[in-house]
Formats: sequence, C-alpha cells, structure tokens
Amino acid sequence: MDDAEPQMAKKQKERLAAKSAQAPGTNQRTYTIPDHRLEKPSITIRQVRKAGKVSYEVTGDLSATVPPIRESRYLSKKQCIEIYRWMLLNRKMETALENLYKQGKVVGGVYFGLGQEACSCASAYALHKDEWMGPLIRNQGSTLVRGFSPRDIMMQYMAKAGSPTRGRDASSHFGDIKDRNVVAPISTLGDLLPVLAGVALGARLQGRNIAVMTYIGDGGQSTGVTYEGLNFAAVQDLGLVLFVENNLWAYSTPADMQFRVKDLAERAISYGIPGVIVDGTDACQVYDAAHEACERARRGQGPTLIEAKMMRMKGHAIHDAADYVPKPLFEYWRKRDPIARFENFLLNVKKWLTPTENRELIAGVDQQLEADRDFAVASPMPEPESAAGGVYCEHGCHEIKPKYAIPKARKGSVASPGGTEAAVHLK
Ligand SMILES: Cc1ncc(C[n+]2csc(CCOP(=O)(O)OP(=O)(O)O)c2C)c(N)n1
Ligand SMILES: [Mg+2]
Repeated sequence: MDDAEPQMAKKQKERLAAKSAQAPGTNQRTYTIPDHRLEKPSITIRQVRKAGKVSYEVTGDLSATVPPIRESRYLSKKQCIEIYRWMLLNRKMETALENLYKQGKVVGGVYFGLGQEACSCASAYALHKDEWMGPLIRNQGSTLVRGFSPRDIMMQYMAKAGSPTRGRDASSHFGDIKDRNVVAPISTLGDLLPVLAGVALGARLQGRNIAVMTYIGDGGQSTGVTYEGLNFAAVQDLGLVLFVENNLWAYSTPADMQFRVKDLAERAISYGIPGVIVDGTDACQVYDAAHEACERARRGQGPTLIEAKMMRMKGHAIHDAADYVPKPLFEYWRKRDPIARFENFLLNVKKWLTPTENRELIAGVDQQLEADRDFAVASPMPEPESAAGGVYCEHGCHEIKPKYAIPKARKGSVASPGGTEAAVHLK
C-alpha cells in the first residue's frame, strides 16, 4: 500500500461528510418566510461615484406589469370601503398639510407617508379598539384610524393651543394613553419596540393577551434597541406585531446599502418568530398579515415580523427634495399607487363601489378636510404664560392605573416586604 492511498481515503471521507451536511433532511435546516406579493420586483439601487460626486443608479425590470390587488381572506365589502376612505383621508390630509406649510402656517417640518397609506391604514385597522399602537412619524394614517382627527394632526403641526400637546411639540410626537391607546412616536429609532413590548407585558400581568402594533423603517431596523425590543417580546411571547416598513430609503441611504439579507423578513428567523412579506401598497395583503399576527398575539403565541415592501414617494420630510432618488424608480412605484389600485379594485374588479358612490365618498373626505382645516387655522395659539406648564408631569396631571384588571400578586412571589430589591440581588 503506498502513501497516497490513506490520503485519498481521507479526502473521499471529507467529501462524503461535506455532501451529507448539505443534504436536506439531515443536518441542514430550512425555514419558511411566506411571501404574499403578486409581484416580486427585481430592482437594485447602486451607488456610483463619478468625478467625486455620489449618485444612485437603478437597474432591473422597470417595465413590469403592475400587479392586481390580492383579494382579502378576511375583509368584507364594507371594511374594504372603510379602509379605502381612511387611505384617501390620509393622503388628502397630507396634501392639505403641505399647503399649510407653504402658506407659512406650520411650525417646523412636515413628514409624509405618500405611497405608504395602505400600510398605515390597513395595519391599524386590524387592531381592536382596546389594543395598542405606537406609530412613527410617517404613520399619520394609522393615527387617523386610531381615532385622532385631521384637525388634531393639523393643529399639532401648527402648534395650536387645542392640539394634542397643546402647542408643546410641532410635529407628530403625540399619543393618547387614556382613550385611544396610542403611544406617542419616539424619534430615537427602535425605542418604540421595547415600550410596546412593555405594554403587552403590562396587559398580560393584568390577565389579558393583547395585540400591540408598531413600525420600524428599513433604516431604523438596524438599531440595537430594535433587536433588544423584539428579542424580549419573542422570549416572553408578547403580542408585538412589528411592521418593518421597507420603503427603500432611509433618508438618502438606499436599502441596498443598509442590509445584506435579501428580505428583512428573514430577520424573524434569528428571533425565532414568524416572518411574513407583503406588498405594502396592497391594503388587502397588509390587512390579512396584520390580522393573522394580531390573532396570534391574542392567543398568547408571541410576536410577528411583517415586512411591507413599498417606496417612500417623497423626500424624508418637506425640506428634502429627494434629488438623490433615480427618477425611473419614482415612475415605477407611481404606477403601483396604493390608492389608485385599490380604487380600481373596488370599482372595476369587485364592483363594490359605483362611480357615483366613489365621487360622493371623495367629496365627503374633501368636505371633512376643509372643515377641519378651517377649524385648525382659526384656532388660537397657546397663551405665552402657559409655556412653563404641561411639559413635564405635574402632580395629579394624569392618573396611571391598570387598563384591564388589577394584577394579582401571590404572597411571597416577589421580594418579601422589608427586603429591598438590592438585597435580593446580593443573596
Ligand atoms: C437611533 C436614531 N438614529 C438616527 C436617527 C436620525 N434619523 C431620523 S429618521 C432617519 C431615517 C430613517 O429611515 P427609515 O428607518 O428607513 O424610515 P423612513 O424614514 O424611510 O420611514 C434617521 C437616520 C434617529 N432618529 N434615531
Ligand atoms: Mg425607509
């Protein structure tokens, strides 16, 4: 036997071992990410540097046929029309805000959710009234669905005395923990996740498993606190429904430069929770995924990550003209407009709305917005001498009490009276 033989046998053994490691069903794991989209765009955004100037180029099939709306497994005709109305109100309210800004009536900037109305409205629509939501600045549609009126939002942007924060904030940082169960947006991206997880934990301590919903962008999902919040919800089986709003841009950073995974829903695998992909411009897909995630949450089975793919159709805020976005990308997504496609679905596919009913519905939205805008414009600014109050909690400014029930504490289940928490840790 020459020396080469044991060498060859060793190589053969290694090859066989490598092969069996790849064979499905042996030691290779597989995971499933349901993708409900009817179209899977194959578009890439690439950074190019020419003569020291940075720009972005888009490659892929930009002439693809626009997909239809996927019929909902749960929504009735009445519910579809309601969501459509919310989406219209969302869009038209933002147009009114843009005009108010141009008239110099807005204090600060304005953030838009143009192109994302289906995601905001249809997701919030899946929550029950006594459940909770933590919107981000682009989710003005979600805020409307949760019961704030356009006049609240307009007055907020104009820092009026009658606005939700009584003129203390000139943007979207307002919520309502008393009636509407809305946690105010937190600008530090990702911080809403642990807060909403805490809300779900609080409800569980009061004997209820509820769905709590929040959002994070393709950029914001990179933050550490996003991981911490979702991981905490996962290990505690808390009913967090997280919408990862992949609108392809985080300020001027394209999604292709933000993460390496193909789909952000894949991140769910690493948390050990379900991940789902939907077309964020299709209200039915958004609602169905949100509804299933909420039901899972209500059963106490834990969080779900839903990646909604769509496009931010304006700049980051009103000051940003988004010149860095390649024009063909806007054209591609403009054809996939969530409202125009839903309108076509209701009028021409399902025939659930006649053209006359549609015109009446649109006129009703316009009328509501006009009345709300006039009210907001005519309402007073806060009295200067009130400025020092209502910023921090003052004694008796609001009561914090359990929403669902008084938590039951078993005797001896917590640090015994008399023993401090520090003492427990030192034991
Ligand atoms: C922790 C943190 N880092 C940075 C910022 C500044 N910032 C505000 S919005 C934004 C871009 C967010 O992009 P994305 O998460 O994709 O949301 P989108 O604006 O597209 O909805 C950045 C970087 C912040 N608010 N918080
Ligand atoms: Mg984004």
